[in-house]
Amino acid sequence: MADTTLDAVVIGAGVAGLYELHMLREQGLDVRAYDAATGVGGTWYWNRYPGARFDSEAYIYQYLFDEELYKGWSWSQRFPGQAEIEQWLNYVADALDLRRDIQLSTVIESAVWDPDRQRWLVTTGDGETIDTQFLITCCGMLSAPMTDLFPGQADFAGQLVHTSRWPKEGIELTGKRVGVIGNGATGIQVIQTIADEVDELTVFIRTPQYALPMKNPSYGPDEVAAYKSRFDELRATLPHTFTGFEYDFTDAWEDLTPDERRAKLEDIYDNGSLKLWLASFAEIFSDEQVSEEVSEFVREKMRARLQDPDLCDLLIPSDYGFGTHRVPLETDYLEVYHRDNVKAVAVKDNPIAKIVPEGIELTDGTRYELDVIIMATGFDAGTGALTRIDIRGRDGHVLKEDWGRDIRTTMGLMVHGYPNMLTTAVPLAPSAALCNMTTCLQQQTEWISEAIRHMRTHGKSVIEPTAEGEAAWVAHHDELADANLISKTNSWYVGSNVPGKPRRVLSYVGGVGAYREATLEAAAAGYKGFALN
Ligand code: NA7
Repeated sequence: MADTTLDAVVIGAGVAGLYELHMLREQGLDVRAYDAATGVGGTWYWNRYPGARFDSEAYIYQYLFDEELYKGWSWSQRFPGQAEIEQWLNYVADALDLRRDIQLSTVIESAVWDPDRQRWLVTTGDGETIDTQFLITCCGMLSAPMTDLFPGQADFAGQLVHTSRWPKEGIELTGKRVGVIGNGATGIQVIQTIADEVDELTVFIRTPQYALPMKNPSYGPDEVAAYKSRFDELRATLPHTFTGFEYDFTDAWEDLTPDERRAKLEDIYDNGSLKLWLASFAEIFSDEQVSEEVSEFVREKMRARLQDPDLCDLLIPSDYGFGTHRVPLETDYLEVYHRDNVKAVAVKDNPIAKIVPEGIELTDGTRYELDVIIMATGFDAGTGALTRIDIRGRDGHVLKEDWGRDIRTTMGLMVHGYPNMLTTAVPLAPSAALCNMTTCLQQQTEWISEAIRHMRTHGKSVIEPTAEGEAAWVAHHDELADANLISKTNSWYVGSNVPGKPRRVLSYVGGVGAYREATLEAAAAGYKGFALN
């Protein structure tokens, strides 16, 4: 007999988990959300490193199911920082009265399908057992940090921290010699924020990034009223664009003259957002030549800012195309390297060999003495959050083993072999690559809620994707993914940052609107590709 019996367990109390909990409770399910954190917010709880902020516009990184909820919160900036975002998710939890059904500080250790009872037995880190019909994972795409990467980490005499485990009380950086490993979207935010606070900053760079300047105006009452007045328009458009943002690709590259292309790129660059990536020319993802021309446009902008040829060599990408992995927005990031207290160290050909008590040692023996090491080294994206839980489905399926061989899902909503496990933010659905995360998470959570409603009204108790249904989705996904230049560039987008991870473009690249249509069509056709019993 389990300690607790529920209709549904939601793992995670971030953007997806909060909304899923709300919807299932509204349906009358006995549901509870569990989260390892001490507060709600998911990614916006964990990522409290210096400089953490949105690079989706705040007014679109939003729930759109409730006008009052949307209009009850006012943003202070176009791209606000982590503290404000965490406060917003706390506002959501309170406004929807969710806290009474959220159990914090609770790690989910295992979930085992009982074939006789057709239910999941979930066990927490404290040994609590929960018997539940549905297991709904809202664990986030980027929540399993890559922390243990170098020999000797435990012996470091100073403080070593992964960005997503930044302590609430902060870390004293003033007067310190600080090393940052990693210059992805996270590393860039950290570097540009702490450069003038620390005594010495050493940045270890393996792969340079295309940098796009962010324009981040403050919002007063007029700006807030203006974006709130667009609620109906945003609700009507965001779910249907290619990326879940308010803008979309409009012009074909070949329809414009070189001057017109340049004018368009300049105009969009000036917007100071991810528009250059997500709404300039769709051909940057399919046509090597267009990719190269747009990449060169961005390189030119970077060269003009950096000037110093050595820095240009170190900091400007040359061997992959703009937008084929995550494009970061930055604020004076490149200019940081002009400071006397900042040094960039190339570690592509001379990798970090180990951490020693004094600091970081490269393969050639060069040592950098440090007081603090910040690992902005990313995540085991999409799969890591679930493979770190011992999930056992029917007939001997173990998720860690299944995904260790081949990462497959049905529309990112379920996995064959795991009945009644419904997933969000896992591979083969739109997510952080080419998607405004809240748009895609709303689609997925709403689909799950409707699937459960359908089952309850039709007297069904178990849902599972068929092997054929899953194979068809994987084939469709791969066809689009393999034609996309993203598939050729190493990054978490293809899992290449995790040793041994099977390579597959993790996010669905067919477009947020098209994905939504496909999932709704499957549901309308009586859950085509799924078996309901
Ligand atoms: P990313 O984008 O995965 O970046 C991780 C960074 O860490 C990247 O620069 C890596 O270089 C670097 N890294 C990882 N391992 C090493 C080693 N061993 N040596 C040197 N450098 C290393 O993670 P972020 O947290 O920045 O961003 C994740 C997402 O969060 C982002 O896409 C947004 O959606 C929000 P590499 O490129 O692998 O050479």
